[in-house]
Amino acid sequence: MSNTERTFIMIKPDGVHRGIVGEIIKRFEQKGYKLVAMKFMQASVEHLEKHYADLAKKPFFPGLVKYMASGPVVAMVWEGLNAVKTGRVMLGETNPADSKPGTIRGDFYVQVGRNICHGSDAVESAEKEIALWFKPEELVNWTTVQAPWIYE
Ligand code: IDP
Ligand code: MG
Repeated sequence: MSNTERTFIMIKPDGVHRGIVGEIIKRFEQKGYKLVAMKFMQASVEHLEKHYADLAKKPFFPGLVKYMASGPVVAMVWEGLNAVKTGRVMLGETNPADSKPGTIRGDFYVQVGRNICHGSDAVESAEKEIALWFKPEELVNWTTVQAPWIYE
């Protein structure tokens, strides 16, 4: 765990269509995480099959990839202390019924197949996902002036 831990957060096509891109970015900004990379794009089926390769055998996989490829996404890298685990807490649970109000999923969705936002589930998968979605030179190396007020 370090201040430079990174997580991959992606606003899914439903999050873009429903106009909550700014809201999701705001939550990570106000928490104190640092934006390291961001890309607005429409991902290909092939790319999404790689991203969700671990789920390839699930019955919902074809529908998941179709939904994810159906419109634009906002792919982002956020950095900071415990970014992966805390990012997941901010996101909420996979099961909508378990997602508490105050979390992104708890506040904005009701059905698992339209759940607005992705977040890496472990440091290792975060690193893999960041490498899949971004070239090394797309990760911006900068220091926020807020750093001494976020970290002791
Ligand atoms: P996560 O996004 O909370 O990490 P995963 O189990 O990794 O959840 O599943 C990836 C994505 O697959 C979910 O975010 C959701 O969009 C979709 N998904 C998961 N379970 C189901 C399901 O039972 N039906 C339809 N889609 C699902
Ligand atoms: Mg997952």
